[in-house]
Amino acid sequence: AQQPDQLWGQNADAGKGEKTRWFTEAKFGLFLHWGPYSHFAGDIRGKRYYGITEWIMNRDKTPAAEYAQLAGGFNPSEFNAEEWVRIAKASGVKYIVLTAKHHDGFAMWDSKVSDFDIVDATPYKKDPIKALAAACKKEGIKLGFYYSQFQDWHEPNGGGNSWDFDPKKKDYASYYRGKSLPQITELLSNYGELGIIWFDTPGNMNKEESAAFLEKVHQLQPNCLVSSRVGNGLGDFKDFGDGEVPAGVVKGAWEAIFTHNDSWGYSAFDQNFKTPQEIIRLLAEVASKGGNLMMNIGPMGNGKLPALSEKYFRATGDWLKLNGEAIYGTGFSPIAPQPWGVMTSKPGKLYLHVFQRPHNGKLLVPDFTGSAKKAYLLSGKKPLTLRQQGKDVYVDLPATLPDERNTVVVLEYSGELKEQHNV
Ligand code: H79
Repeated sequence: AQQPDQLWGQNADAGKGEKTRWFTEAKFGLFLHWGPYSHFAGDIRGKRYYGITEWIMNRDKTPAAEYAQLAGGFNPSEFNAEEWVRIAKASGVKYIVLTAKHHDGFAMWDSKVSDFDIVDATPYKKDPIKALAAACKKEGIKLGFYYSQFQDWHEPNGGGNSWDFDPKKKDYASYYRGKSLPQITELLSNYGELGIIWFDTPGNMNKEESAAFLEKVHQLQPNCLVSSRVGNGLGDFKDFGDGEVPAGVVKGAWEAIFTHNDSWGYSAFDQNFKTPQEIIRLLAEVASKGGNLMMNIGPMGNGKLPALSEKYFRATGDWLKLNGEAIYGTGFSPIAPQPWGVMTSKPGKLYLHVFQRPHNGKLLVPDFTGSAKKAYLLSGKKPLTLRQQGKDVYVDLPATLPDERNTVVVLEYSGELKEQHNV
């Protein structure tokens, strides 16, 4: 069902949406899950775990001390921040969110709060976050950090680890005070202007505790956005469930998060990567509902991106180079999805994302309360014949679609399109 009353991202600036504007216009982001689990790649202590490899410590119930020792094998010596950002740019993403600390408690920077970090606990000894922040700044890509604020399987008082540490004896408040809030402070103080702090799984946190994290971020960087998974209904934008798209249009600032294969962290056993067609169509569908798609890649332990992730993301970027006008800065579709595809909008323009050519070649746009002026293929601007009968608009498509994955037709109109989601 639709959730038209859901409004996110309006709380920070009294309904004007200025603070979230870059985010709602961005439409496409890159999520990166990278840590010691990338090195394990689904295989720890001789046992294999398929899927969700960033959870390997939890699934294996690896003792924290042993996991810390094994994490010492993580050495991303082939990591090149500029290369990652070049690939991100070529893929058409406008922001990157990197796991600074996932539930395993390992910090991907030189933290002064804990030695369980990439500089102090691995042979790599460098701070990849610093390099990534510099490369993003240079290339004009917004950078955000994922930070697991409640779960920390390395710490006796952190959430989630019940195999080493008795949950009944945990003092969560001392964990927030002693590690997670101070680490958030480090991230917001030492890496320049950040676009997002992406909290996840608030667990036992109460409203005041979630609010303390939100306020810490806003106090240190007032323009930095906070994900709704800070918990308790707070946050600057809304995230749906992992791999979830809302059923209909949702207003305000929001994101659908997906991973490229079936694991967030790198898996040596998973090559089930979404094709460019799947990514391009998902991006259009999410934009047609008013949101962003943040798609994840799990870089390898050596610091390289999986070859197929790079290839399929670059192909998506090639499509965006020709069709970006129909994605970036667009709003949701006032007209419901059709058998042939979905729509996105800008003032006076409706973008028809055609996934499936009707057999008679006539594209029907129903419920059209405006006055249709002209239609053309977005890429190449080839004019198309247009006919309007009352609220039905028909566009004659070419005999074959120039891009069978998603051919965008621009429909220019005057007047108003009323929101009509008669699904
Ligand atoms: O970072 C990614 C996930 O690791 C994180 N959110 C995205 C962005 C996430 N945290 N918690 N969850 C997802 C829910 C995970 C539940 C499960 Fe499991 C983990 C189901 C299977 C593995 C816990 C462990 C329940 C069964 C085994």
